[in-house]
Amino acid sequence: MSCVVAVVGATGVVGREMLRTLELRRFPATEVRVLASARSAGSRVPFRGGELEIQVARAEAFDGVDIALFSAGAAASRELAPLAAARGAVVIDNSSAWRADPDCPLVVPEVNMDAAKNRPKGIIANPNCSTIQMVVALGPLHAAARLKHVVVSTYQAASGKGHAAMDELITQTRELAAGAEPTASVFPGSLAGNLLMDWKPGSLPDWSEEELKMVHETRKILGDAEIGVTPTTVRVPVVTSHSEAVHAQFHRPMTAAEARELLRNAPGVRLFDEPYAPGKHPQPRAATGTDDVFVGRVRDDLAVPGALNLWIVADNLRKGAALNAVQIAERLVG
Ligand code: 11C
Repeated sequence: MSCVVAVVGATGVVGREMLRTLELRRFPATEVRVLASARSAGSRVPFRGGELEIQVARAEAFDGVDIALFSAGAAASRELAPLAAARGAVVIDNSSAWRADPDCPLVVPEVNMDAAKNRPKGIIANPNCSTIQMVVALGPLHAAARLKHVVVSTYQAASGKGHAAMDELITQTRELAAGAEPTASVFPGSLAGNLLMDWKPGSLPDWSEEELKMVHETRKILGDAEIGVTPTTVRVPVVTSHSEAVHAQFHRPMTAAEARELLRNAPGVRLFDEPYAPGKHPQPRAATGTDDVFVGRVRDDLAVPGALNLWIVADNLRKGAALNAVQIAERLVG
């Protein structure tokens, strides 16, 4: 059976990861089209041992496409996703453009794949990376004891901001090591040797857009508008893989022992189950290039009975973006 896949934004860091993921997982595509802005047309990207030539992402490029994986930014998605859907493609969109739309399901396959069935606009939204890894870990705990309140601090890698940000972190690190003041054009200052809060302001005073995404997306994916989410999002000098310190309270008390039992068999989770010891915890360098959400440091809270603390790490480009989108596509064609 024919299955034509388009990757929109194929030159970006997530677009390339989508191609790698399709290839690695032997996605049954009979044709893969790589689309991007006119600026990149004619350039080539590697795929299945050869190269694919970038075509301009415009309406006609979606003729005959079954699945369109978008990672070209919210403005391009707003313009092009409805055009792709009107031509019969199912759009899986990695931008923030459609996530809050009640007619677009927001899907993490391990948690709420059923939601993808109801897609009146033909568009399925892929959540933000920091939300995806958190709900993969919290989903099974929510199903067992219903989450009441989540306090999360993130430690987000530079690659969440794209190629140029990764390069800038490496340059800044070299400058710092050479005793120079790091130069910044992508980040609002030095990320090397430093921490930054570099997201746009959100729609509420004093909150960043990234923080508010975590609030709204968590509620939508877990299907519970009453979950309290209190995020602080932080950019750290790590190239790839986001980490998160999570404090979770439930409607019925949950113990760390019960949570570990639930997480041991949870889809997409790799549980770090050893007792605490220095260095024996999920780390971004180990998570990078892997599919799993690493969960460790599962602890009973010391002050709030029945609450837990967890440390969650995942490759933000893979499970946080490309892999999640490809897993949705796999289930649609599977
Ligand atoms: C970051 N989480 O690390 C962002 C990148 O809404 O998909 C992804 C933004 C999004 O900066």
